[in-house]
Parts: sequence; structure tokens; C-alpha cells
Amino acid sequence: MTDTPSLLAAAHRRQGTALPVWFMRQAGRSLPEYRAVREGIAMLDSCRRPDLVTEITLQPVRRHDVDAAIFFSDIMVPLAAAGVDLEIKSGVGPVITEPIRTARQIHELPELDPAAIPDIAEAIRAIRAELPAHKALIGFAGAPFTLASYLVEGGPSRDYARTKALMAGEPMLWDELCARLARISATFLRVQVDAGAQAVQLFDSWAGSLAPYDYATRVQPHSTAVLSRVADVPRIHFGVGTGELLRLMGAAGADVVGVDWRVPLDHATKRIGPDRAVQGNLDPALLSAPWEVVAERARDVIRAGAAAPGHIFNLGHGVPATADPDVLTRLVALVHEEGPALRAE
Ligand code: 1CP
Repeated sequence: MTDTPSLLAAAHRRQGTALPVWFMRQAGRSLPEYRAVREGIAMLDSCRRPDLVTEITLQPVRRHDVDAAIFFSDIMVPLAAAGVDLEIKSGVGPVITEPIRTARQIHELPELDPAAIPDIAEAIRAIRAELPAHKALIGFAGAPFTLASYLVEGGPSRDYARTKALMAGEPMLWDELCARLARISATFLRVQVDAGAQAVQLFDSWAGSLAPYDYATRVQPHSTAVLSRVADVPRIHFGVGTGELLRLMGAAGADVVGVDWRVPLDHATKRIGPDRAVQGNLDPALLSAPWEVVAERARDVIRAGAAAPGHIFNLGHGVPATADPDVLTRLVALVHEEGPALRAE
């Protein structure tokens, strides 16, 4: 066994038979040990405490034996660190005190000074020191469109109406907003990579709400600006409901395209092209099905993923808060035990 994390080999399309697995939102409310350490501590505060971030990041690695840790933070942390007034409300998500309604607010959006987040670098170094050499540490950030959607809507949204109105009606202002957000995200990723994160995931979770034309003209260039700043590590790019955008998201500068559960991975590979790996894509809702169903559907994902030049097993989106952690542990074991043979079929 080598010390090269299997996740990095897969991202570089030099996978061999090993099939790496991790889960989006693997740290978090599905774990009793997470709920215990978060007790009485606000989400954003917990993200700025290296001791807590280290513990929470490592919890799912210890429990499930996943092949990667994902840095415990949130896509809103760099915005808060830059000085944007916001809160993460339990059971809701990010809530912005003064949503963007004027050009002036866009012109005055603050920059993120790397010196404002020494705790992020400290936490990355502490995690890397404890994480076994064959497990990868993934850093992450939110992509400009998804961050803009929170700033413009003021919180979680169903239709992104105001965001799309700004994009279509004031394209110059939209581009300024996204260029500023791209700089903030790139700084956040750069700090993580410079401190020891070995791969990054750029979450454009809500990009799937866009038509390909709008994505290509008003979103992809800004995501490319972010991804080009961390070209020294493998870059995973993910969004929900992005079946029609998969090729564009790969072309934004990703080594690995994250796919949700709606598109089988062999189809996804045809859409993305032969020069990028894929990540995904078991439907998270299936975790509550009987184990034999979970196992069969996971095997289907593995077989379909063998069509891609690299495959990192994951869910199609985050672990639900109600998921039974024991099912996740069994799933990791199945991927490790059966993955190589299923990929060779
Ligand atoms: O284990 C891990 O995956 C690391 C932790 C992590 C990540 C990668 C958290 C902790 N947040 C994120 C990224 C994130 N945050 C995304 C992209 C990933 C995705 O698509 O799920 C998004 C869209 C957010 C914004 C956000 N923060 C939401 C979603 C709201 C919505 O619009 O539906 C929520 C609920 C949060 C809060 C949050 N972030 C993380 C946790 C554990 C929580 C819940 C905290 C709590 O309520 O106490």
C-alpha cells in the first residue's frame, strides 16, 4: 500500500482498482459526537476555533474510515471574515442582515485579507498533522453564483428570482459582484491549500437553477477565476441538478466533476468528456432504505462510475441530518471491499 491518497490518484485519473469514498456533509448533525461538541456554540463561532474544527473534521474519518476529510467550515465563513454581517441560523442556513439591493453595496463589498483568517491555516495544519498519510484533506469554498444567491436573496431561496433579475438586468454589476466574490473564495481556498489541503471542492450548489446560456456567460467565467488560483491541487466542482451543465462545469477548470443522483455516472461521463474524473452519486434519500437496497444501488453507482476515467464515490448531495451513521459506515466498507471487483467487471 502506498501513502498516496487514493482520492488524489482518482482525481488525477491514475486510479488503479482502489475506489476512494467520502461523503459531502460527513461531519455534522448525523453524528452524535458532532452534536455533543457543538452544544451551545454558534455555527460561525465553531468554524473559527481550530480545536473544534480539527475535532469535527476528524470525527467522520475515525467513525467511518472514509478516504478523505473535508475541512469543517461553511461557504459563508470567508464572507463573515471579510466583514459581511450574517448569521447561520440552525435549521435554516445563512441569513444576511442587509441583503444586496443597491449598486453601492456591491462596490463596497469588502475584500478578504488572508491575515484575517490565521485560524483557518492553523486548523488545516492541525488536521493534517493528525490525519493518516493515505487520507486526503479536502479544502472547500462556495462558488461566486451560490454565494451571490445568499447575498442577494438574503438567505436560502427556492427560485433565485432576485439573483437572476440582477444577472439578466444589470450584467455589469452582476459581474462586479461575482468578481469580488471570486477573489474572496480564491483567497479562502489559497489559505487552505498553502496550509496543507491536498485537494479542493468548489461548491456551486445552486447553479443547477440556471439555463446553460446564463451559466456559460455570467457564471462559469467567475468560477474559472477561482479554480485557476488553485491549479496546483486537484479541483472538484459540484452542484445540484446540474445535468445540463456538467460539461460546462468541467470546462470551468475542474479535474473532477461532482454529479448529483439524477444522472447515472456513465451518462455523466459522456456529457463531461473523457478527460475528467467524476464524483458521486448515490441518492442521499436512499440511506433510509433497507440495507440490501442501499447496497444494490451503491453497486449500481460503482459499475456506472467505472465508465469514467476516474471515480470518487460519494452521495449525490450532503448527508441528511436524519441519516443513520451506521449505514454510512457499512457503505464505506462495501465500497472498499466490493469496489475493485465491481470496477473490473
Ligand atoms: O462535512 C462537511 O461536508 C463539511 C461541512 C460543510 C460544508 C462543506 C458545512 C457545514 N457547510 C458546507 C458547505 C455549504 N454550506 C454549502 C455547499 C454544500 C451543499 O450544497 O450542501 C452550502 C449551500 C452551505 C450553506 C448552508 N450552511 C446551508 C444550506 C442552506 C440552504 O440554502 O439550504 C446550511 C444549512 C448551512 C449551515 C451548516 N453548514 C455546515 C453545517 C454542519 C451546517 C448546519 C449547522 C447548524 O445548523 O448547526
